[in-house]
Amino acid sequence: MSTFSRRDWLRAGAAAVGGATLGRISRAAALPATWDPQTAADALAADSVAAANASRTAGRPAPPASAPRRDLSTPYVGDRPPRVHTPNGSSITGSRGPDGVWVYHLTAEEVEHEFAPGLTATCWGYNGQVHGPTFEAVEGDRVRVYVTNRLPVATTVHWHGFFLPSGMDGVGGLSQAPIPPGETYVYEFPITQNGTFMYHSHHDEMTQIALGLTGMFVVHERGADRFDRDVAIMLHEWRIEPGTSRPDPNEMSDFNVLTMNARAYPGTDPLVVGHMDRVRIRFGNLSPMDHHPIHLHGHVWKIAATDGGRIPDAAQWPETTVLVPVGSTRTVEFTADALGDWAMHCHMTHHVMNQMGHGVPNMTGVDAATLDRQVQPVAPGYMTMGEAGMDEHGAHVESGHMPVPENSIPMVGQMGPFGYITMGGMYTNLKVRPKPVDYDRDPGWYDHPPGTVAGPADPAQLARDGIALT
Ligand SMILES: [Cu+2]
Repeated sequence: MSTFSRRDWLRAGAAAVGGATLGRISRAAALPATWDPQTAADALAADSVAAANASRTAGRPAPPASAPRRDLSTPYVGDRPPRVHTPNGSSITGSRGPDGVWVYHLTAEEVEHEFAPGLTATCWGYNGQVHGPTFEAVEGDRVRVYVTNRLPVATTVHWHGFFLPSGMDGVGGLSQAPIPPGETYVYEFPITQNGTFMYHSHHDEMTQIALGLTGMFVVHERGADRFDRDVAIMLHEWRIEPGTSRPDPNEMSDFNVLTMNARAYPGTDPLVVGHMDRVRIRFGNLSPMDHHPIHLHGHVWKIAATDGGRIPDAAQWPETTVLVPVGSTRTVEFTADALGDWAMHCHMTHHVMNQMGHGVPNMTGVDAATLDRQVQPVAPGYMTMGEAGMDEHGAHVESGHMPVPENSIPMVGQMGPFGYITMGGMYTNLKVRPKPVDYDRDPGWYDHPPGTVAGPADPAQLARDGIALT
């Protein structure tokens, strides 16, 4: 989790004001606060690739100029703080090299990763984490990324969605030799776009993506930033047999660990925002096989961008669910105008469960008491689950009288303020609180105003409204 506060951010911005240096980046420094494609194309004209790419983004509408809060029009000197919040993750923001290029270092390696308390597996990640850190850069930067391979096999990194020289695109065998184990390769390209992109292995994709070699890549607009909270969430799915220690890359359809930033609920950190905050959430999906319709309660968002670029304002429409297809990003924007605790989750119901058992008989509607009594002499504690859904499962586990297999998590959730929360997997909570809020601290459960929580109907109400119970 980011330890930078807004104050750090402002200070770093102020420190940068004096120091535009010579070279490629100083041309970027001349960019005005309001994006103008022609100016950008001129500023980058010395680089033919960048110039060609800038012309491809021409005609895009300028970002709305309302309420600028943080000005990015002056480039940083030295290190720069992260601006995107990656729940359960972190950012990599680069350091400025002596030639003005922003330098990053990724190490691909095996990582012991905890999906939720009780479930850990040996995955492949970058810089000691799964998924890799969120890259942050600013439009007009030139980036140089060193990739060190500490895996037992060759790998590459593909920069998903970027306009770059073909030889920097990272497809093993096609555009470069795969990076052998122990070697370090270098990628370098100018960034002429802004928005939400990704990076991932593009060598033996079936294995390497299934084991976690993916990450988000955010390019900030040059100019004013209009968002109080800017969040990156990568969606993924895994097959991890209870009791085993490695995700199975051969799985084609039966995924049982569904994650946001490689965490399954109840392992996902909540999103904490202030009332009336402008919030942007950047979803990326590099799941092996499934698209994910992500749904937020209590709010309406607009789908503002894809990995192909920003959607013109007139073409954005309000939604409460955004479908994030495999190999895509979707950026949504909304105002957090409703206080409370709000669920945000994939709407595929098997994607909000953990380590489901499949191939089990359908016990819905069956009275299994007799069966349980017959089995218990040989299997003490045996309990048939699913006679009336999975609600009971989590509660049995929580109360301690139904253990789960070693290295596995219950199918659903955790104890909430009103009982057991019957959601797992690709699920998190958006917590909207009066400002000021501490963005990095879970504020606990929402304290509902009196009279605003559903509860038992009283007989007088029923009589008043003519409801007769038979
Ligand atoms: Cu899903």
